Amino acid sequence: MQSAQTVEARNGYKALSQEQVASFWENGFLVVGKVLEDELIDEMRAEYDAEFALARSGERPVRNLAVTGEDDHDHGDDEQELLQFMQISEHNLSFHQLTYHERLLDIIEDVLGPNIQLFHNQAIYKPPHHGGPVFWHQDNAYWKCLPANLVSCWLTFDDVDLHNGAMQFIPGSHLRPMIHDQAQGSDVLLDMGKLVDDSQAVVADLPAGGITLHHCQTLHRTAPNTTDRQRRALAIHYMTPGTKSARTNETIEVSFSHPMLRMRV
Ligand SMILES: O=C(O)CCC(=O)C(=O)O
Repeated sequence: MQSAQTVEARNGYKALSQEQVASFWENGFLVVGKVLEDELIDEMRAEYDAEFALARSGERPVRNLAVTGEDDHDHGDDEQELLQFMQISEHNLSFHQLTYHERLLDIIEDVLGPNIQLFHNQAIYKPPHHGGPVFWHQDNAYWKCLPANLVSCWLTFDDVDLHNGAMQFIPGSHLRPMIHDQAQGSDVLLDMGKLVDDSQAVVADLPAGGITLHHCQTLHRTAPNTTDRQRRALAIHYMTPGTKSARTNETIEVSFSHPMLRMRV
């Protein structure tokens, strides 16, 4: 098991420019662009496909969050799928290693600071033609963490645009937590759609291997995948040590599921 990296001082090195960091805090998100190397993208695609093949044969804990999905099995062709595989890094070594990817942690350090703990990660798969949407939400409406300063890195292993489920963000929405409605037909998904002005949305087109960052209060969504392309994505959610769950008022301790990914103290 890889342990947290204790890294020497960075000697002024920054992975993001000052303008990018300022833009992240002003808007609540940042479209960083391609970060992963081609060889790694190929490896991750192969591992992703293998994991979801295991999921389809019931050997992985994957659930279908799409509102039309009534169970985890036997989905007809016209039924939407939005497959969520929580903590894929605990099942697969390549995903485990990706959570420790130096460049990703350098980028996260620029916005979150030098001590970085994993909150969790999730692979979210939208198959061609019938990939279901994720409705407008702020992550912390699900998580209820304190302080609300978690940061997510969303990675795609396929080229993404509006039509196969690229991330969409509402600039500046991270400054105010909102009470969320339950999505119609789902006991999992939240939906702020009624209160969001879609014309404000910024669509984050990305090439395979690209990433966006978002704050845990930034309103975001992804559209259905109506294309003949896959949308294989992974979200890694980071926090600073000492973050509490507001549900229990207890600190989320360092553990197998919440390892320290980087420490400088
Ligand atoms: O991958 C998606 O479609 C949505 C991801 C998301 O909502 C998140 O990373 O917070």
